[in-house]
Amino acid sequence: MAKRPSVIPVAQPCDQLTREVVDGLRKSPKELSPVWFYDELGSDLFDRICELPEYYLTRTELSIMQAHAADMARQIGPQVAVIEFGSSTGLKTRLLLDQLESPVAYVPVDIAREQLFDTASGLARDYPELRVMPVCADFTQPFDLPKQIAAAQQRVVYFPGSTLGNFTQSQAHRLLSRMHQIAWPNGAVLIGIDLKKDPRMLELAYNDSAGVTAQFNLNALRHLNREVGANFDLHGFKHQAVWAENASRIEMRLISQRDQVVSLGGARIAIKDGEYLLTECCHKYTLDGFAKLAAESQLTVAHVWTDTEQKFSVQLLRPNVPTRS
Ligand code: AVI
Repeated sequence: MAKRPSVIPVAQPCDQLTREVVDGLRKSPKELSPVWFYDELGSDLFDRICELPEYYLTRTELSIMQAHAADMARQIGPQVAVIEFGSSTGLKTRLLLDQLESPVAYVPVDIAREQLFDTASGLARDYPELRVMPVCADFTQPFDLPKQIAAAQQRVVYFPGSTLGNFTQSQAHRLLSRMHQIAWPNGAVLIGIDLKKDPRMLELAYNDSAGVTAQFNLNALRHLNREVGANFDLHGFKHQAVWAENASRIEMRLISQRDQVVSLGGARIAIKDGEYLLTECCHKYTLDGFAKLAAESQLTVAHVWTDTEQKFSVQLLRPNVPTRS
């Protein structure tokens, strides 16, 4: 199974969730959180996206791991605890674990309990020497590491999949700062980052010819109808992914096909013909741009591995001495 990004919020009271959705729909442009992609159907659709010919990200990152995991492991060093933000039964984590010298622990952190424990039991079975210690938490918020690894060992944060790209600059900065805290003083962060490239290739990756990304995008509305009692008409919206050069990101949009009014939680939201809901941002970085972002969180890029066409990168970051801010 592909890595599903773990951005589903901690269980919140339904009225709070509804309020957040209504607030997003009152913005201009209207926004929905990408957490709404990921119900059971959405997770299956995301797995299918990862296999699509146009969606080069997963395949390319995997090829980088296959070619360079041994070098990554050498640079990371022996006896580390790997803390993965999100969890996956995916090949990428296994490629890394296979190469690391005597890793002492694997700590997947994920709010999606079922997936977390599936991952943990699969890895515990296949890596009997490894202490597998799942943490059920939202990794975008502060969380406690198991006591056994919090103090003593060298800690490596693993965050593959270019999921960082789905966060705004300030959210990404906060997340990288949290990684810095975990890796400090002698650990590291190993992170997958998609790179800026020809917009045509980017737009194709998010507007696939089989229409799977369109189903994935529209599924957010189906999920909202079920969870917060909204009444979105799925036929009233069309998927479109657009490259926004000024923000260096792909914007996943749902474009209203007519003037319509949607009701949820007692609110009525008018949506004009042609108006769009922004459902996700997928930021793409240059190597320099990402190095700057990392530096703002006191992380220095120690090594970058890419494919030959420089489509995608896996980067090893080392923590600088923290400064007071
Ligand atoms: C999870 N994340 C890295 C994907 C991306 O490419 O930003 C989510 C996605 N959205 C549409 N296709 C894939």
